[in-house]
Amino acid sequence: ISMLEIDRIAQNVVKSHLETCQYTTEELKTLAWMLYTQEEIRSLQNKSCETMWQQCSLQISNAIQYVVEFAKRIDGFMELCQNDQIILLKAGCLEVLLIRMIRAFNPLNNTVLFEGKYGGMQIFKSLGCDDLISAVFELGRNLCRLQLSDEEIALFTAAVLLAPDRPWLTESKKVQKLQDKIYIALQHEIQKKHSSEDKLSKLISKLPLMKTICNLHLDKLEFFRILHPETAMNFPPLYKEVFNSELQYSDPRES
Ligand code: 4D8
Repeated sequence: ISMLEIDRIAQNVVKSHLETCQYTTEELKTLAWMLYTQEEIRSLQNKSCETMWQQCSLQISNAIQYVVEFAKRIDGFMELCQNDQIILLKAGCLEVLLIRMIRAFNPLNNTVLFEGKYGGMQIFKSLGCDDLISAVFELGRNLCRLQLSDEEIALFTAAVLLAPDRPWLTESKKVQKLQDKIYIALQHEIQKKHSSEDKLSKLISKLPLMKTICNLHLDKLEFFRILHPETAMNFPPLYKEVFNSELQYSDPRES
């Protein structure tokens, strides 16, 4: 494998990332001054659990659309069979969102961008998912400490998406080959910046916490569905599609 090919891959992935971020890093820096007021925080906290879940699922659904577009623009992704494309997106898109979150996370005051303004963990109180939210903010703080550039974020999210060990992949060898090249490109990018030698291993060491968060989110969603089935039915279609626990098999004997 040539350095030329690694460079070409890096360029494609970084371009795809930059084209599919709602906000530029500059825009996010400006927005960081827009904080929720005490009054707005109280009003978010006083929302019903159902309303807040609805709002969060809408935000996540919007963000997922961009991740899908990101995936489609990565060379090689569209050449995978459709089955594998869906598996990779379903399994990886929340992890990608959590990494993308650091662009919209301010570690100085522990706030995140939500519906146009920055707010701390307390704005999510009415969800009733304090453990999930704490874990998300902990990850935000941890990842921010690594001071990732957009190039590094692009390559790391691509590597997370193209994970060959997702269950039920049919062409995992093909995915492995793509991921290997992306990791080489990422290592190369890290070296270019003369940053700490073990930045890549530090990044990889955050994967278990990300997996924990994904599982916690699925648990919370399952529980919410039982308590408020009619609200959950009206979640955005893309959110439901990505996080519906089972692949839906229709049994022809039943029709
Ligand atoms: O670029 O699309 O504008 C988080 C959501 C980020 C969840 C979004 C969120 C993001 C997860 C809203 C609720 C990460 C950006 C904005 C909305 C990812 C929490 C905060 C995108 C990056 C920051 C900025 C709550 C955007 C974790 C999840 C809980 C549920 C009950 C569903």
